[in-house]
Amino acid sequence: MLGAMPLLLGAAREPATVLTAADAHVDGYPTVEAVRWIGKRLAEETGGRLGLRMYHSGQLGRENDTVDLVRHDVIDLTRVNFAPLNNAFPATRVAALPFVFDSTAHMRRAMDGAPGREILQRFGARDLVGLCIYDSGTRCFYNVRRPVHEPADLHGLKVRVPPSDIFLDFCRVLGANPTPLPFGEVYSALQTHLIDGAENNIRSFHSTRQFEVARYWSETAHSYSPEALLISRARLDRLEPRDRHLLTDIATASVPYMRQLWDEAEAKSRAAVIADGVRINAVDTAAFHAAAAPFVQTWLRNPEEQALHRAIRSLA
Ligand code: GTR
Repeated sequence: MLGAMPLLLGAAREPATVLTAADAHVDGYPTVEAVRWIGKRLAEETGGRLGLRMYHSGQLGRENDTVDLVRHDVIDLTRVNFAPLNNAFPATRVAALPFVFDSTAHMRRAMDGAPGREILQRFGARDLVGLCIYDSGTRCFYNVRRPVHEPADLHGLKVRVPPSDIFLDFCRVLGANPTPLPFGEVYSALQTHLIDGAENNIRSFHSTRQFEVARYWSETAHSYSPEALLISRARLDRLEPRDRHLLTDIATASVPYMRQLWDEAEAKSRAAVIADGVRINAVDTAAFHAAAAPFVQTWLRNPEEQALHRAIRSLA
């Protein structure tokens, strides 16, 4: 027995490094699965030396809080939407502004290209490293009261917005009463009539079950506000150089995987909410564009953001 000990010790593996990752979305949501995929690939490529544990469903806190936890090196990674990053990282605003992208293909082209690289690089200003950018579909308005065809139909509605001044301001410009609330509180706020509606992509509308309460979905598609996967600079620097490169490469490789999951999930969610009786209506797109155009100009406040906007538009 004793004789076997050294052998066993000799065979023992180096302790695995487990990266902790946070996501506000439920298990199975495309962002959650894409980050899990990164973990699986890391474990495969390092023979188990590196791994990842995913804390989904907001277990580690609200999106804003998880960004601070990452910045202060308490947790390793977080996947957050650009919207809650808008106030602290002006570059993210440009990609969250209304109608900045013409289509999913345009958004993907821009986020894969120079504009996306620039936005990722700008996270460095606050001790973060942007690893990759994921899809988040198109955000549309939905509410408990009526179909929204034109901005006037939003007048007087209390609409939940994410914690971002541009979302708050845009809702106000459209004539709604914006109410900032954390993502996890929107369902009960709809149920208790604290708010009349909100805006988000159809996958989130479905996965949060908000469609059970808000039965009118209006296809404004006003924002493609994408998702960012962030890690703390300090954490990345503590990894061995080979692991650092591996993680950044695998994160980049997870983008097409995520998009495939996204396309499937979005189509399923759309079908599910329609089958449940949610009323989907087309909108007067020109009227929404007309309201958004001057608004966008007021938010392109400095030459960097103006240049980023031009770069995105040049890829339309
Ligand atoms: C979703 C996004 C979430 C969260 C949410 C919100 O589209 O994926 O991370 O930001 O919107 O509106 O709070």
